[in-house]
Amino acid sequence: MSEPMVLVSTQGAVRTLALNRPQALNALTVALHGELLPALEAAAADTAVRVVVLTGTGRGFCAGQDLADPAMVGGVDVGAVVEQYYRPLANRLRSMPVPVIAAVNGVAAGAGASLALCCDLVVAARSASFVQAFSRIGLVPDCGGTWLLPRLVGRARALGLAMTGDKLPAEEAQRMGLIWQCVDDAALADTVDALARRLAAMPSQALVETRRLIDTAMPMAFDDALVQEANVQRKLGHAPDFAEGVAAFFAKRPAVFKDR
Ligand code: T3D
Repeated sequence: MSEPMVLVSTQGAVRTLALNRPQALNALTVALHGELLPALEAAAADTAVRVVVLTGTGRGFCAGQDLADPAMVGGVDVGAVVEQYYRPLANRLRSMPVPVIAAVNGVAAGAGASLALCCDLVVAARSASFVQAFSRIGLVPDCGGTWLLPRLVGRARALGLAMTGDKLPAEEAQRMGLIWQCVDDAALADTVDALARRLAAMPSQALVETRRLIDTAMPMAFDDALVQEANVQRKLGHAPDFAEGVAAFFAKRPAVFKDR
């Protein structure tokens, strides 16, 4: 039998979901999506679960969309992919009935970075990094990135990160308020474990209502931003620059973009 793409474990009231495609830095395929959303649904439905931890196996947290999955990249309607897979996933994370912690063990890129930022508290290992990889392949931030980034770090930094696609080390991410905490690699598991146990002992409804109130106090609804992102990805997914970006990535050469 093949390995599960999401490793699910439970310790007391803490449910941990570990993305499990380490050979591709846990990039998201149709198959991985097919396990991740149900795993979140199951955690949401299980009243014994009081905190969810999202993490990755191997040296990466999540490299975003798997650029080699033919069902999701290359001649497909990228807007439809975003609507079908990323919108429900992001909405599920943002509306979990319990707090969600991202334990970012390594690089979080593209939608992988957005996934981490969709979580309520992000704790990252010092060697981890955050990459808004979308612009490198001719796309825009999705999975909630356009809504989350400016709220977390302000417009100037959001644009700087999203336009350059530069790798942001975890320490810097904490300094600029993108994430809650950066800890030594060796301390990540214990720090997340202690935080998860602490949150699990707290009043879940109050924590979740706090999230809801903070989110709704902002002008644009999260789901409206997801729809807007899908519409733009639909357009960009058909543009030659996206195909060029993906081809260049696998050829390990600089991309030559020509659209305007
Ligand atoms: O349908 C749609 O497209 C819509 C949805 C879009 C949402 C998105 O997420 S778009 C953004 C997609 N993600 C990326 O563009 C990130 C691509 N990856 C990278 O830029 C780099 O891999 C990282 C910065 C994440 C890490 O760099 P590094 O040097 O630590 O690792 P590496 O050597 O580049 O990658 C290691 C392996 O993972 C490598 O495979 P190999 O050569 O060892 O066989 C690489 O090809 C593979 N890998 C990394 N990211 C992806 C991937 N394979 C498929 N898809 C990936 N996203």
